[in-house]
Amino acid sequence: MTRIAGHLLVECLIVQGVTHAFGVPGESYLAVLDGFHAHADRIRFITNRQEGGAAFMAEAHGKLSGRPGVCFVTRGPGATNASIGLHTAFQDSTPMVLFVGDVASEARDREAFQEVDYAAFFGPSTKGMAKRVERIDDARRIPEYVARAFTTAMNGRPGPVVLVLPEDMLTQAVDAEPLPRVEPVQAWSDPGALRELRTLLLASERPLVVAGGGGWTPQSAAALQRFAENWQLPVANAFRFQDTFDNHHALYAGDVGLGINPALARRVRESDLLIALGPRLGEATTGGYTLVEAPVPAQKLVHIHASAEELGRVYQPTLAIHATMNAAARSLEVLTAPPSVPWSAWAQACHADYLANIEVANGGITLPGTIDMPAIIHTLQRHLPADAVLTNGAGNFASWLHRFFRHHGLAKGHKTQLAPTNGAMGYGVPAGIGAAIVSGRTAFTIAGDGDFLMNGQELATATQYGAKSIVLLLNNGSFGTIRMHQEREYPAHVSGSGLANPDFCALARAYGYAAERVTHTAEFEPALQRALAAPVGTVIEVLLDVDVITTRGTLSAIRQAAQRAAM
Ligand SMILES: Cc1ncc(C[n+]2csc(CCOP(=O)(O)OP(=O)(O)O)c2C)c(N)n1
Repeated sequence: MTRIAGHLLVECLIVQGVTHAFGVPGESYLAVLDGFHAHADRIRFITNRQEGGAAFMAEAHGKLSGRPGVCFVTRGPGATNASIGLHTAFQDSTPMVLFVGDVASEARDREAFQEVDYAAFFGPSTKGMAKRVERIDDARRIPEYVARAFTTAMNGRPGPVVLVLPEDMLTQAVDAEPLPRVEPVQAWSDPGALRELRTLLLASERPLVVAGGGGWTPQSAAALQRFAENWQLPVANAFRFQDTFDNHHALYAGDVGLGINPALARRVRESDLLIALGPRLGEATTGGYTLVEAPVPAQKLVHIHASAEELGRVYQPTLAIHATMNAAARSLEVLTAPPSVPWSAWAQACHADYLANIEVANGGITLPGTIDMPAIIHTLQRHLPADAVLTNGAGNFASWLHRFFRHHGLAKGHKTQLAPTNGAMGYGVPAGIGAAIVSGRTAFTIAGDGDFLMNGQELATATQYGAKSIVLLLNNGSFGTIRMHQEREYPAHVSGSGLANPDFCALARAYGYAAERVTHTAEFEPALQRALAAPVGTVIEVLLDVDVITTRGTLSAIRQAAQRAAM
């Protein structure tokens, strides 16, 4: 069948199972937009308002589905706007494919209108923004390039791939056919390594599993749970992968990330065998490479990862296992456990530490003002359905959710946390809307006033497509996280971190959202109930005293401590 290349490209996406593509249109890829028009019954092009929002929605779709999220942008200005989503997909190990409409071949290398060198700009590198960057010059090879992009995005450590599409290539007549759907390849550990792991476990007294990273499925999470139960192993989740292991399980130990429970930090230090199952062992998951000492950890370390490049990259593990999560978890669940283990009390204590950290009465937090943030998160927990998707960007506001919210775990069937491990502000709003569009599940976003405005324009996208998200906007009139660091390093010198904000409720209504303003804790529950029942999305603005800056202490306490230290 002969048709233009832009149509063939869309057919290839349909074969790969893509149901939604996010993007901002550009004159550089009109032929692809025409392909979406031709196949509108099988694939939806979602028009975003800024490429940052589009790339975040695609990344969120990749996280939710485990298959590459797809984003389309135009050349220089569009591609550079989208780069934040690629960086997030790279650091979060999320499969994603970014298509960039490019200048026509005849104008290439003249620094034509909006021309950018994508290979130079996006990497590829092992700490870049893309696993692979390729340009399709021959329309007949579109099926090959698309199949390779999807394979690369999913295989090993998942991540983003960029495909560049010269404008003139997209209008060529072509009679090639799509290649079949590709599936990620499983990498299995060798049986010898598993025997060695068993020997290490049998010699251990205080083992701890840290689970997370990309590539998990409900099946692998269920296998992890059976492994933990067979061996009575305490399991912590890695930074912003808090839905990997069920937070309600008696073996759950909490999350290892920024704002870690100090009691869990002690447990990590005291453990004699750390099994890192899937996480990359990056800065946030290792307490800045000090909680777990780099490059040689104090305890025995078993690192299991889908990418050979990550094994031994920073840490010298006692045992490195190169395996994808499905394969690893399925091997571990059949590892024969002894009738009893010597660490039962240790495992129980790990879970008790976790519970003590989330029970408000025991948290020992005295908050200034009229808003009780732990109580608000507990209210949220009572009302949200178990499969609700929770999203956030970057800022201290997220720490309330991270500390007090309990995820039901991927083994129950759903990924419920979408949060950027690279600390990208502006992620939460589009991720929530993207999740609502592709899954129809309840999407709940927590945002700061600074974070919200980085992609608040995507509320227009939600309204355009009849998608509904609920946004809890914590308005403290400040880039509060930066203010906190300032008070620590330069006490009482507030510089560049203050914000004069718009009327967020009026802004939300202008976009077609409902709006609620909460000034006292008791107002939150009825506002949330109205938001859950409303046919459209809602922004619930909570006015928060800037002094309420962390879950463990106030801004004034941080300033006073810094001033005392300087004396
Ligand atoms: C895209 C991006 N720009 C800048 C930063 C640096 N940064 C981290 S947190 C933060 C402030 C967040 O402010 P807000 O959303 O109001 O939340 P708060 O810290 O007050 O809770 C900034 C500027 C970042 N992480 N990401």
